Amino acid sequence: ALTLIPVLGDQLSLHLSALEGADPAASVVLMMEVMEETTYVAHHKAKIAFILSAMRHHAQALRAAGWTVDYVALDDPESSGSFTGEVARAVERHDPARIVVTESGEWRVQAMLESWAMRFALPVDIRADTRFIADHALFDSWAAGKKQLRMEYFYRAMRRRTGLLMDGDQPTGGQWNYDADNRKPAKADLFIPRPPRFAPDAITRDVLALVETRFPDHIGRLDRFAFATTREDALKAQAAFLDTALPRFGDYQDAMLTDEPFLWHSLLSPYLNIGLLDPLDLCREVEARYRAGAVPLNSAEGFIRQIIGWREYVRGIYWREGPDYVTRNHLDAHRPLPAFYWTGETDMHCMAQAIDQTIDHAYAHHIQRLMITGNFALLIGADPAAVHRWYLEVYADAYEWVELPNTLGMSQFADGGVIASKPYCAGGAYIDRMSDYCGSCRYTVKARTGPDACPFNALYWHFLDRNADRLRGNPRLAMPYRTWEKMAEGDKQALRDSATAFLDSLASAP
Ligand code: FAD
Ligand code: DLZ
Ligand code: SF4
Repeated sequence: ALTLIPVLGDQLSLHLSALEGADPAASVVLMMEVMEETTYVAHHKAKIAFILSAMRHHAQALRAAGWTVDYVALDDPESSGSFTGEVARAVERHDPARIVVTESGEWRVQAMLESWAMRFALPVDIRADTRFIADHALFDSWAAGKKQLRMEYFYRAMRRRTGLLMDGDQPTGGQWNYDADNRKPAKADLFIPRPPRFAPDAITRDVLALVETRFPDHIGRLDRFAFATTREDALKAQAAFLDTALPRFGDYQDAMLTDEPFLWHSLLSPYLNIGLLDPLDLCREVEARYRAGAVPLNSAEGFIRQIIGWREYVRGIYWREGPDYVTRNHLDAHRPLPAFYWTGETDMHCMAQAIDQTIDHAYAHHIQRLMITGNFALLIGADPAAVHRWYLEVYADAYEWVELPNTLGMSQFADGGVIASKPYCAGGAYIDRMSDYCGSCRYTVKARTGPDACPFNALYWHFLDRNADRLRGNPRLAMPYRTWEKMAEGDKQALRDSATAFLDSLASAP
Protein backbone atom coordinates (compact mmCIF):
# COMPACT_ATOMS: atom_id res chain seq x y z
CA ALA A 1 0.00 0.00 0.00
CA LEU A 2 1.31 3.38 -0.99
CA THR A 3 2.12 6.25 1.39
CA LEU A 4 1.70 9.85 0.23
CA ILE A 5 4.19 12.21 1.91
CA PRO A 6 3.50 15.90 1.29
CA VAL A 7 6.63 17.99 1.93
CA LEU A 8 5.99 21.72 2.40
CA GLY A 9 8.26 24.48 1.17
CA ASP A 10 9.87 25.04 4.57
CA GLN A 11 10.48 21.32 5.18
CA LEU A 12 13.42 20.78 2.86
CA SER A 13 15.46 18.32 4.88
CA LEU A 14 16.30 14.71 4.01
CA HIS A 15 15.87 13.89 7.70
CA LEU A 16 12.34 15.29 7.89
CA SER A 17 10.23 13.34 10.39
CA ALA A 18 7.62 12.51 7.70
CA LEU A 19 10.27 10.56 5.77
CA GLU A 20 11.50 8.60 8.75
CA GLY A 21 10.95 4.87 8.46
CA ALA A 22 9.15 5.20 5.13
CA ASP A 23 9.94 2.78 2.31
CA PRO A 24 10.99 4.82 -0.73
CA ALA A 25 9.68 2.05 -3.00
CA ALA A 26 6.19 2.32 -1.51
CA SER A 27 6.00 6.10 -1.05
CA VAL A 28 5.40 9.17 -3.16
CA VAL A 29 6.74 12.49 -1.93
CA LEU A 30 4.45 15.33 -3.01
CA MET A 31 5.86 18.82 -3.42
CA MET A 32 3.58 21.69 -4.40
CA GLU A 33 4.27 25.18 -5.66
CA VAL A 34 0.91 26.83 -5.10
CA MET A 35 -0.51 30.32 -5.53
CA GLU A 36 -2.17 30.30 -2.12
CA GLU A 37 1.23 30.03 -0.44
CA THR A 38 2.93 32.56 -2.70
CA THR A 39 0.18 35.14 -2.09
CA TYR A 40 -1.24 34.71 1.46
CA VAL A 41 0.80 37.84 1.94
CA ALA A 42 2.51 39.56 -0.99
CA HIS A 43 5.93 38.06 -0.19
CA HIS A 44 9.11 39.78 -1.34
CA LYS A 45 10.08 38.54 -4.80
CA ALA A 46 13.38 37.17 -3.53
CA LYS A 47 11.64 35.25 -0.76
CA ILE A 48 9.38 33.49 -3.26
CA ALA A 49 12.28 32.81 -5.61
CA PHE A 50 14.40 31.48 -2.77
CA ILE A 51 11.72 29.06 -1.61
CA LEU A 52 10.70 27.81 -5.05
CA SER A 53 14.30 27.34 -6.17
CA ALA A 54 15.20 25.55 -2.94
CA MET A 55 12.12 23.33 -3.41
CA ARG A 56 13.16 22.42 -6.97
CA HIS A 57 16.69 21.64 -5.84
CA HIS A 58 15.39 19.62 -2.92
CA ALA A 59 13.22 17.53 -5.25
CA GLN A 60 16.44 16.61 -7.07
CA ALA A 61 18.15 15.74 -3.79
CA LEU A 62 15.21 13.55 -2.77
CA ARG A 63 15.26 11.73 -6.10
CA ALA A 64 19.02 11.20 -5.80
CA ALA A 65 18.36 9.67 -2.38
CA GLY A 66 15.95 7.17 -3.93
CA TRP A 67 12.56 8.84 -3.39
CA THR A 68 9.83 9.18 -5.98
CA VAL A 69 8.84 12.84 -6.11
CA ASP A 70 5.60 14.10 -7.61
CA TYR A 71 6.31 17.79 -8.16
CA VAL A 72 3.60 20.32 -9.04
CA ALA A 73 5.09 23.47 -10.54
CA LEU A 74 3.53 26.91 -10.07
CA ASP A 75 2.49 27.23 -13.71
CA ASP A 76 0.97 23.73 -13.97
CA PRO A 77 -2.32 24.54 -15.78
CA GLU A 78 -4.16 21.82 -13.83
CA SER A 79 -3.10 23.16 -10.46
CA SER A 80 -5.82 23.98 -7.96
CA GLY A 81 -3.52 26.53 -6.34
CA SER A 82 -3.71 25.26 -2.76
CA PHE A 83 -2.12 22.58 -0.60
CA THR A 84 -5.43 20.84 0.08
CA GLY A 85 -6.47 21.02 -3.59
CA GLU A 86 -3.14 19.54 -4.66
CA VAL A 87 -3.26 16.77 -2.07
CA ALA A 88 -6.75 15.96 -3.39
CA ARG A 89 -5.42 15.66 -6.93
CA ALA A 90 -2.48 13.55 -5.73
CA VAL A 91 -4.85 11.23 -3.85
CA GLU A 92 -6.66 10.70 -7.19
CA ARG A 93 -3.40 10.07 -9.04
CA HIS A 94 -1.78 7.72 -6.54
CA ASP A 95 -4.63 6.20 -4.52
CA PRO A 96 -2.53 6.10 -1.32
CA ALA A 97 -3.44 4.04 1.74
CA ARG A 98 -2.32 6.79 4.06
CA ILE A 99 -0.76 10.23 4.31
CA VAL A 100 2.25 11.06 6.45
CA VAL A 101 3.22 14.68 6.93
CA THR A 102 5.35 16.76 9.28
CA GLU A 103 3.42 19.40 11.26
CA SER A 104 3.39 22.84 9.69
CA GLY A 105 4.89 26.08 10.96
CA GLU A 106 1.67 28.00 10.92
CA TRP A 107 -1.82 27.68 12.42
CA ARG A 108 -3.36 28.40 9.00
CA VAL A 109 -1.61 25.48 7.31
CA GLN A 110 -1.84 23.19 10.34
CA ALA A 111 -5.65 23.48 10.08
CA MET A 112 -5.40 22.27 6.48
CA LEU A 113 -3.31 19.25 7.50
CA GLU A 114 -5.83 18.45 10.22
CA SER A 115 -8.72 18.58 7.75
CA TRP A 116 -7.24 15.94 5.44
CA ALA A 117 -8.20 12.78 7.34
CA MET A 118 -11.92 13.60 7.13
CA ARG A 119 -11.79 15.07 3.68
CA PHE A 120 -9.93 12.19 2.05
CA ALA A 121 -11.17 9.42 4.36
CA LEU A 122 -7.60 8.34 4.88
CA PRO A 123 -5.42 7.91 7.96
CA VAL A 124 -3.23 11.01 8.26
CA ASP A 125 -0.18 10.79 10.48
CA ILE A 126 0.89 14.35 11.43
CA ARG A 127 4.34 14.07 12.96
CA ALA A 128 6.24 16.37 15.28
CA ASP A 129 8.84 18.56 13.60
CA THR A 130 12.07 17.09 14.95
CA ARG A 131 14.17 19.91 13.51
CA PHE A 132 13.39 21.77 16.73
CA ILE A 133 15.04 21.04 20.06
CA ALA A 134 11.95 21.59 22.17
CA ASP A 135 8.72 19.90 21.13
CA HIS A 136 5.37 21.36 22.16
CA ALA A 137 5.06 19.15 25.23
CA LEU A 138 8.50 20.16 26.49
CA PHE A 139 7.78 23.86 26.07
CA ASP A 140 4.40 23.57 27.71
CA SER A 141 5.78 21.68 30.67
CA TRP A 142 8.48 24.34 31.08
CA ALA A 143 5.84 27.07 30.87
CA ALA A 144 3.27 25.41 33.11
CA GLY A 145 2.53 27.34 36.28
CA LYS A 146 4.98 30.17 35.50
CA LYS A 147 3.71 33.70 35.84
CA GLN A 148 6.24 35.04 33.37
CA LEU A 149 7.80 33.13 30.51
CA ARG A 150 11.22 34.72 30.30
CA MET A 151 13.52 33.58 27.52
CA GLU A 152 16.60 33.56 29.76
CA TYR A 153 15.28 30.74 31.95
CA PHE A 154 14.03 28.72 29.03
CA TYR A 155 17.44 29.16 27.44
CA ARG A 156 19.19 27.73 30.50
CA ALA A 157 16.93 24.69 30.32
CA MET A 158 17.91 24.27 26.65
CA ARG A 159 21.59 24.57 27.51
CA ARG A 160 21.17 21.76 30.04
CA ARG A 161 19.12 19.70 27.62
CA THR A 162 21.59 19.99 24.73
CA GLY A 163 24.76 20.13 26.81
CA LEU A 164 25.91 23.07 24.66
CA LEU A 165 28.57 25.19 26.42
CA MET A 166 28.17 23.20 29.61
CA ASP A 167 30.92 21.93 31.87
CA GLY A 168 29.13 19.29 33.84
CA ASP A 169 26.06 21.03 35.20
CA GLN A 170 27.71 24.45 35.11
CA PRO A 171 27.69 26.94 32.21
CA THR A 172 31.06 27.23 30.52
CA GLY A 173 32.99 30.20 31.90
CA GLY A 174 30.74 30.41 34.95
CA GLN A 175 28.02 32.63 33.47
CA TRP A 176 24.97 31.76 31.38
CA ASN A 177 24.95 35.00 29.43
CA TYR A 178 27.74 37.32 28.27
CA ASP A 179 25.62 40.09 26.80
CA ALA A 180 27.32 42.60 29.07
CA ASP A 181 30.38 42.15 26.78
CA ASN A 182 28.32 42.65 23.63
CA ARG A 183 26.33 45.61 22.33
CA LYS A 184 29.34 47.59 21.18
CA PRO A 185 28.86 50.21 18.50
CA ALA A 186 30.95 49.52 15.37
CA LYS A 187 33.13 51.83 13.31
CA ALA A 188 33.10 52.02 9.55
CA ASP A 189 36.86 51.47 9.33
CA LEU A 190 36.71 48.02 10.91
CA PHE A 191 37.31 45.06 8.62
CA ILE A 192 33.85 43.74 7.90
CA PRO A 193 33.54 40.25 6.41
CA ARG A 194 31.54 39.85 3.20
CA PRO A 195 28.99 37.03 3.14
CA PRO A 196 29.37 34.62 0.22
CA ARG A 197 27.08 35.15 -2.78
CA PHE A 198 25.77 32.22 -4.77
CA ALA A 199 25.37 32.83 -8.48
CA PRO A 200 21.99 31.59 -9.77
CA ASP A 201 22.20 28.28 -11.64
CA ALA A 202 19.79 27.24 -14.42
CA ILE A 203 17.06 26.18 -11.98
CA THR A 204 17.27 29.45 -10.07
CA ARG A 205 17.33 31.48 -13.28
CA ASP A 206 14.08 29.79 -14.40
CA VAL A 207 12.51 30.58 -11.04
CA LEU A 208 13.68 34.19 -11.12
CA ALA A 209 12.03 34.66 -14.51
CA LEU A 210 8.85 32.97 -13.27
CA VAL A 211 8.66 35.18 -10.19
CA GLU A 212 9.29 38.36 -12.16
CA THR A 213 6.39 37.58 -14.51
CA ARG A 214 3.96 36.20 -11.93
CA PHE A 215 4.55 38.66 -9.07
CA PRO A 216 5.55 41.96 -10.68
CA ASP A 217 3.75 44.00 -8.02
CA HIS A 218 5.37 42.38 -5.00
CA ILE A 219 8.01 44.30 -3.10
CA GLY A 220 11.69 43.70 -3.80
CA ARG A 221 14.21 43.24 -6.53
CA LEU A 222 15.77 40.10 -7.94
CA ASP A 223 18.94 41.37 -9.59
CA ARG A 224 20.80 41.04 -6.27
CA PHE A 225 19.62 37.47 -5.67
CA ALA A 226 22.50 35.60 -4.03
CA PHE A 227 20.92 33.02 -1.73
CA ALA A 228 22.15 29.46 -1.51
CA THR A 229 19.36 27.19 -2.73
CA THR A 230 20.89 23.78 -1.97
CA ARG A 231 22.03 22.19 1.26
CA GLU A 232 25.53 21.98 -0.15
CA ASP A 233 25.73 25.73 -0.73
CA ALA A 234 23.98 26.52 2.55
CA LEU A 235 26.72 24.53 4.28
CA LYS A 236 29.26 26.71 2.48
CA ALA A 237 27.49 29.80 3.80
CA GLN A 238 27.57 28.30 7.28
CA ALA A 239 31.30 27.55 7.04
CA ALA A 240 32.04 31.06 5.78
CA PHE A 241 30.15 32.56 8.71
CA LEU A 242 31.97 30.39 11.25
CA ASP A 243 35.34 31.32 9.75
CA THR A 244 34.91 35.03 9.20
CA ALA A 245 32.05 36.68 11.10
CA LEU A 246 31.39 34.56 14.18
CA PRO A 247 34.48 35.71 16.13
CA ARG A 248 33.10 39.25 16.40
CA PHE A 249 29.40 38.35 16.23
CA GLY A 250 28.96 39.03 19.95
CA ASP A 251 30.77 42.35 20.06
CA TYR A 252 28.82 43.92 17.23
CA GLN A 253 25.48 42.15 17.50
CA ASP A 254 23.59 45.40 18.06
CA ALA A 255 25.68 47.69 15.85
CA MET A 256 24.40 49.44 12.71
CA LEU A 257 26.45 51.09 9.96
CA THR A 258 25.45 53.00 6.84
CA ASP A 259 25.58 50.86 3.69
CA GLU A 260 26.65 47.79 5.66
CA PRO A 261 23.55 45.62 5.57
CA PHE A 262 25.12 42.47 7.02
CA LEU A 263 27.94 43.36 9.46
CA TRP A 264 28.91 40.31 11.54
CA HIS A 265 25.55 38.58 11.22
CA SER A 266 25.24 35.06 9.90
CA LEU A 267 22.47 35.44 7.28
CA LEU A 268 21.65 31.83 8.04
CA SER A 269 18.03 32.22 9.18
CA PRO A 270 16.53 31.57 5.71
CA TYR A 271 18.40 28.25 5.52
CA LEU A 272 17.60 27.21 9.09
CA ASN A 273 13.94 28.02 8.62
CA ILE A 274 13.39 25.97 5.47
CA GLY A 275 15.47 23.01 6.55
CA LEU A 276 18.64 23.40 4.49
CA LEU A 277 20.64 23.77 7.71
CA ASP A 278 20.18 22.06 11.04
CA PRO A 279 20.13 24.38 14.08
CA LEU A 280 21.68 21.90 16.51
CA ASP A 281 24.48 20.94 14.11
CA LEU A 282 25.24 24.62 13.62
CA CYS A 283 25.40 25.23 17.38
CA ARG A 284 27.71 22.25 17.84
CA GLU A 285 30.02 23.73 15.21
CA VAL A 286 29.97 27.06 17.03
CA GLU A 287 30.87 25.38 20.30
CA ALA A 288 33.69 23.45 18.58
CA ARG A 289 35.16 26.74 17.31
CA TYR A 290 35.08 28.10 20.84
CA ARG A 291 36.68 24.96 22.29
CA ALA A 292 39.38 25.16 19.60
CA GLY A 293 40.19 28.71 20.68
CA ALA A 294 39.08 30.29 17.39
CA VAL A 295 36.09 32.17 18.76
CA PRO A 296 35.64 34.08 22.04
CA LEU A 297 33.05 32.91 24.52
CA ASN A 298 30.85 36.02 24.28
CA SER A 299 30.38 35.38 20.55
CA ALA A 300 29.84 31.62 20.82
CA GLU A 301 27.43 31.97 23.74
CA GLY A 302 25.60 34.90 22.15
CA PHE A 303 25.08 33.05 18.90
CA ILE A 304 24.00 29.79 20.52
CA ARG A 305 21.53 31.76 22.66
CA GLN A 306 19.86 33.19 19.56
CA ILE A 307 19.27 29.70 18.21
CA ILE A 308 18.52 27.40 21.15
CA GLY A 309 17.16 30.28 23.22
CA TRP A 310 15.27 32.87 21.19
CA ARG A 311 14.42 30.78 18.16
CA GLU A 312 13.02 27.86 20.15
CA TYR A 313 11.38 30.15 22.69
CA VAL A 314 9.39 32.20 20.17
CA ARG A 315 8.20 29.01 18.51
CA GLY A 316 7.00 27.72 21.87
CA ILE A 317 5.15 30.98 22.51
CA TYR A 318 3.57 30.93 19.04
CA TRP A 319 1.97 27.53 19.50
CA ARG A 320 1.14 28.05 23.15
CA GLU A 321 -0.63 31.38 22.66
CA GLY A 322 -2.92 29.99 19.97
CA PRO A 323 -4.35 31.13 16.64
CA ASP A 324 -5.85 34.32 18.13
CA TYR A 325 -2.40 35.64 19.12
CA VAL A 326 -2.37 37.51 15.81
CA THR A 327 -5.41 39.57 16.87
CA ARG A 328 -3.89 40.94 20.10
CA ASN A 329 -3.60 44.70 20.34
CA HIS A 330 -2.74 45.57 23.93
CA LEU A 331 -1.88 49.21 23.17
CA ASP A 332 -4.99 49.67 21.01
CA ALA A 333 -2.93 50.89 18.05
CA HIS A 334 -4.65 51.40 14.70
CA ARG A 335 -2.56 53.59 12.42
CA PRO A 336 -1.86 52.14 8.96
CA LEU A 337 1.83 51.63 8.13
CA PRO A 338 3.15 54.59 6.14
CA ALA A 339 3.66 53.95 2.44
CA PHE A 340 7.43 54.44 2.74
CA TYR A 341 7.72 51.01 4.38
CA TRP A 342 7.40 49.70 0.81
CA THR A 343 9.59 52.29 -0.93
CA GLY A 344 12.20 53.50 1.55
CA GLU A 345 11.34 57.05 0.52
CA THR A 346 11.75 58.93 3.77
CA ASP A 347 14.18 61.54 5.06
CA MET A 348 14.83 59.49 8.18
CA HIS A 349 18.19 58.05 7.23
CA CYS A 350 17.99 55.11 9.64
CA MET A 351 14.59 54.08 8.27
CA ALA A 352 15.65 54.52 4.65
CA GLN A 353 18.72 52.35 5.28
CA ALA A 354 16.74 49.54 6.91
CA ILE A 355 13.99 49.60 4.29
CA ASP A 356 16.26 49.98 1.25
CA GLN A 357 18.34 46.96 2.21
CA THR A 358 15.13 45.06 2.86
CA ILE A 359 13.98 45.84 -0.69
CA ASP A 360 17.41 44.91 -2.10
CA HIS A 361 18.13 41.75 -0.09
CA ALA A 362 14.96 40.68 1.77
CA TYR A 363 17.19 41.09 4.80
CA ALA A 364 17.70 43.35 7.76
CA HIS A 365 19.49 42.33 10.90
CA HIS A 366 17.85 42.01 14.27
CA ILE A 367 18.54 45.42 15.70
CA GLN A 368 17.27 47.13 12.55
CA ARG A 369 14.05 45.10 12.70
CA LEU A 370 13.61 45.77 16.41
CA MET A 371 14.99 49.25 17.02
CA ILE A 372 14.52 50.98 13.66
CA THR A 373 11.47 49.79 11.70
CA GLY A 374 9.86 48.07 14.71
CA ASN A 375 10.51 50.91 17.14
CA PHE A 376 9.18 53.45 14.65
CA ALA A 377 5.97 51.46 14.08
CA LEU A 378 5.53 51.13 17.85
CA LEU A 379 6.06 54.84 18.47
CA ILE A 380 3.61 55.98 15.79
CA GLY A 381 0.97 53.54 17.07
CA ALA A 382 0.82 51.37 13.95
CA ASP A 383 -1.74 48.57 13.85
CA PRO A 384 0.21 45.50 15.06
CA ALA A 385 -1.56 43.21 12.58
CA ALA A 386 -0.41 45.45 9.72
CA VAL A 387 3.12 45.53 11.11
CA HIS A 388 3.02 41.74 11.34
CA ARG A 389 1.94 41.41 7.71
CA TRP A 390 4.76 43.69 6.60
CA TYR A 391 7.46 41.64 8.37
CA LEU A 392 5.93 38.42 7.06
CA GLU A 393 6.03 39.85 3.54
CA VAL A 394 9.43 41.40 3.30
CA TYR A 395 11.98 39.04 4.92
CA ALA A 396 13.32 35.91 3.28
CA ASP A 397 13.33 34.15 6.65
CA ALA A 398 9.76 35.06 7.59
CA TYR A 399 7.38 32.27 8.65
CA GLU A 400 4.59 32.97 11.04
CA TRP A 401 5.86 30.81 13.93
CA VAL A 402 8.99 32.94 14.22
CA GLU A 403 7.93 36.26 12.74
CA LEU A 404 4.69 36.79 14.68
CA PRO A 405 6.01 36.52 18.26
CA ASN A 406 8.99 38.69 17.33
CA THR A 407 6.83 41.35 15.69
CA LEU A 408 3.59 41.40 17.58
CA GLY A 409 5.06 40.39 20.93
CA MET A 410 8.64 41.49 21.22
CA SER A 411 8.57 44.53 18.95
CA GLN A 412 5.02 45.92 19.22
CA PHE A 413 4.17 44.85 22.79
CA ALA A 414 0.74 43.97 21.45
CA ASP A 415 0.59 40.84 23.62
CA GLY A 416 0.83 43.01 26.72
CA GLY A 417 4.10 41.48 27.89
CA VAL A 418 3.99 37.75 27.21
CA ILE A 419 7.44 38.00 25.60
CA ALA A 420 8.96 41.35 26.51
CA SER A 421 8.98 42.77 30.02
CA LYS A 422 8.72 46.27 28.52
CA PRO A 423 8.12 47.77 25.08
CA TYR A 424 11.26 48.21 22.98
CA CYS A 425 10.75 51.94 22.55
CA ALA A 426 13.62 54.34 22.12
CA GLY A 427 14.36 57.85 20.94
CA GLY A 428 17.07 59.05 18.60
CA ALA A 429 19.82 58.90 21.24
CA TYR A 430 19.76 55.10 21.22
CA ILE A 431 20.02 54.97 17.43
CA ASP A 432 22.81 57.52 17.50
CA ARG A 433 24.74 55.48 20.06
CA MET A 434 24.45 52.18 18.16
CA SER A 435 24.92 53.46 14.58
CA ASP A 436 26.53 56.06 12.35
CA TYR A 437 23.18 56.84 10.71
CA CYS A 438 22.48 60.18 12.33
CA GLY A 439 25.55 61.94 10.94
CA SER A 440 24.12 61.82 7.43
CA CYS A 441 20.49 62.42 8.26
CA ARG A 442 18.57 65.56 7.39
CA TYR A 443 17.18 65.54 10.94
CA THR A 444 19.13 66.62 14.02
CA VAL A 445 19.28 63.77 16.49
CA LYS A 446 19.96 66.01 19.48
CA ALA A 447 16.98 68.26 18.79
CA ARG A 448 13.70 67.29 20.43
CA THR A 449 11.14 69.56 18.89
CA GLY A 450 10.56 71.47 15.68
CA PRO A 451 10.60 70.46 12.02
CA ASP A 452 14.32 69.56 11.97
CA ALA A 453 14.32 67.51 15.16
CA CYS A 454 14.78 63.75 14.91
CA PRO A 455 11.18 62.45 14.79
CA PHE A 456 12.03 59.56 17.11
CA ASN A 457 12.52 62.00 20.00
CA ALA A 458 9.11 63.62 20.20
CA LEU A 459 7.45 60.37 19.15
CA TYR A 460 9.09 58.59 22.07
CA TRP A 461 7.58 60.96 24.63
CA HIS A 462 4.26 61.03 22.81
CA PHE A 463 4.21 57.23 22.98
CA LEU A 464 4.85 57.18 26.72
CA ASP A 465 2.37 60.00 27.33
CA ARG A 466 -0.51 58.51 25.40
CA ASN A 467 0.06 55.02 26.84
CA ALA A 468 0.56 56.15 30.42
CA ASP A 469 -2.51 54.28 31.66
CA ARG A 470 -1.15 51.01 30.40
CA LEU A 471 2.58 51.48 30.94
CA ARG A 472 3.08 53.83 33.88
CA GLY A 473 3.09 50.96 36.35
CA ASN A 474 5.84 49.04 34.55
CA PRO A 475 8.89 49.16 36.82
CA ARG A 476 11.23 49.10 33.83
CA LEU A 477 9.65 52.32 32.56
CA ALA A 478 9.67 54.09 35.92
CA MET A 479 12.73 56.19 35.02
CA PRO A 480 11.47 57.66 31.75
CA TYR A 481 8.05 58.32 33.25
CA ARG A 482 9.68 60.19 36.14
CA THR A 483 11.64 62.27 33.62
CA TRP A 484 8.45 63.01 31.73
CA GLU A 485 6.55 63.96 34.85
CA LYS A 486 9.30 66.32 35.99
CA MET A 487 9.32 68.14 32.67
CA ALA A 488 7.87 71.64 32.53
CA GLU A 489 4.36 71.68 31.09
CA GLY A 490 5.51 73.91 28.22
CA ASP A 491 8.23 71.42 27.23
CA LYS A 492 5.74 68.58 27.37
CA GLN A 493 3.34 70.47 25.17
CA ALA A 494 6.09 71.28 22.66
CA LEU A 495 6.92 67.56 22.44
CA ARG A 496 3.25 66.67 22.02
CA ASP A 497 2.86 69.30 19.30
CA SER A 498 5.98 68.18 17.46
CA ALA A 499 4.88 64.56 17.53
CA THR A 500 1.37 65.42 16.43
CA ALA A 501 2.64 67.52 13.53
CA PHE A 502 4.84 64.64 12.43
CA LEU A 503 2.04 62.08 12.79
CA ASP A 504 -0.29 64.31 10.77
CA SER A 505 2.30 64.52 8.02
CA LEU A 506 2.33 60.71 7.92
CA ALA A 507 -1.41 60.53 7.60
CA SER A 508 -1.17 62.59 4.44
CA ALA A 509 1.36 60.22 2.85
CA PRO A 510 -0.01 58.65 -0.37
P1 FAD B 1 22.04 36.39 13.28
O1 FAD B 1 22.14 37.71 13.92
O2 FAD B 1 23.23 35.84 12.63
O3 FAD B 1 21.49 35.39 14.42
C1 FAD B 1 21.71 33.99 14.34
C2 FAD B 1 20.44 33.21 14.28
O4 FAD B 1 19.75 33.28 15.50
C3 FAD B 1 19.45 33.64 13.22
O5 FAD B 1 19.77 33.09 11.98
C4 FAD B 1 18.15 33.13 13.78
O6 FAD B 1 17.93 31.80 13.38
C5 FAD B 1 18.36 33.16 15.27
N1 FAD B 1 17.69 34.29 15.89
C6 FAD B 1 18.25 35.44 16.29
N2 FAD B 1 17.35 36.22 16.90
C7 FAD B 1 16.19 35.57 16.87
C8 FAD B 1 14.89 35.87 17.33
N3 FAD B 1 14.59 37.00 17.96
N4 FAD B 1 13.93 34.96 17.10
C9 FAD B 1 14.20 33.81 16.47
N5 FAD B 1 15.41 33.48 16.01
C10 FAD B 1 16.40 34.34 16.22
N6 FAD B 1 13.73 35.76 12.52
C11 FAD B 1 13.36 34.86 11.61
O7 FAD B 1 14.02 33.83 11.44
N7 FAD B 1 12.23 35.04 10.87
C12 FAD B 1 11.46 36.14 11.01
O8 FAD B 1 10.45 36.28 10.33
C13 FAD B 1 11.84 37.12 11.96
N8 FAD B 1 11.11 38.25 12.12
C14 FAD B 1 11.50 39.19 13.03
C15 FAD B 1 10.72 40.32 13.21
C16 FAD B 1 11.08 41.27 14.14
C17 FAD B 1 10.22 42.49 14.33
C18 FAD B 1 12.24 41.09 14.92
C19 FAD B 1 12.64 42.10 15.92
C20 FAD B 1 13.02 39.97 14.74
C21 FAD B 1 12.66 38.99 13.82
N9 FAD B 1 13.43 37.82 13.63
C22 FAD B 1 13.03 36.90 12.71
C23 FAD B 1 14.61 37.54 14.47
C24 FAD B 1 15.95 38.04 13.89
O9 FAD B 1 15.84 39.41 13.57
C25 FAD B 1 16.39 37.24 12.68
O10 FAD B 1 16.40 35.88 13.00
C26 FAD B 1 17.77 37.61 12.22
O11 FAD B 1 17.84 38.98 11.93
C27 FAD B 1 18.15 36.80 11.01
O12 FAD B 1 19.38 37.22 10.49
P2 FAD B 1 20.71 36.39 10.71
O13 FAD B 1 20.53 34.99 10.28
O14 FAD B 1 21.81 37.17 10.09
O15 FAD B 1 20.79 36.41 12.28
C1 DLZ C 1 6.27 30.76 1.91
C2 DLZ C 1 5.98 29.77 0.82
C3 DLZ C 1 5.83 30.18 -0.50
C4 DLZ C 1 6.05 31.60 -0.89
N1 DLZ C 1 5.51 29.32 -1.46
C5 DLZ C 1 5.35 28.02 -1.17
C6 DLZ C 1 4.96 27.07 -2.15
O1 DLZ C 1 4.70 27.39 -3.30
N2 DLZ C 1 4.86 25.79 -1.78
C7 DLZ C 1 5.11 25.37 -0.52
O2 DLZ C 1 5.05 24.18 -0.26
N3 DLZ C 1 5.42 26.25 0.44
C8 DLZ C 1 5.55 27.54 0.15
N4 DLZ C 1 5.84 28.44 1.13
C9 DLZ C 1 6.02 27.94 2.51
C10 DLZ C 1 4.69 27.64 3.18
O3 DLZ C 1 3.89 28.81 3.18
C11 DLZ C 1 4.99 27.15 4.59
O4 DLZ C 1 5.15 25.78 4.56
C12 DLZ C 1 3.89 27.52 5.57
O5 DLZ C 1 3.97 28.91 5.80
C13 DLZ C 1 4.00 26.82 6.88
O6 DLZ C 1 5.13 27.24 7.60
FE1 SF4 D 1 17.16 58.22 12.45
FE2 SF4 D 1 16.75 60.42 13.92
FE3 SF4 D 1 19.22 59.55 13.52
FE4 SF4 D 1 17.82 60.61 11.49
S1 SF4 D 1 18.49 61.65 13.34
S2 SF4 D 1 19.06 58.74 11.43
S3 SF4 D 1 15.76 59.91 11.96
S4 SF4 D 1 17.60 58.48 14.61
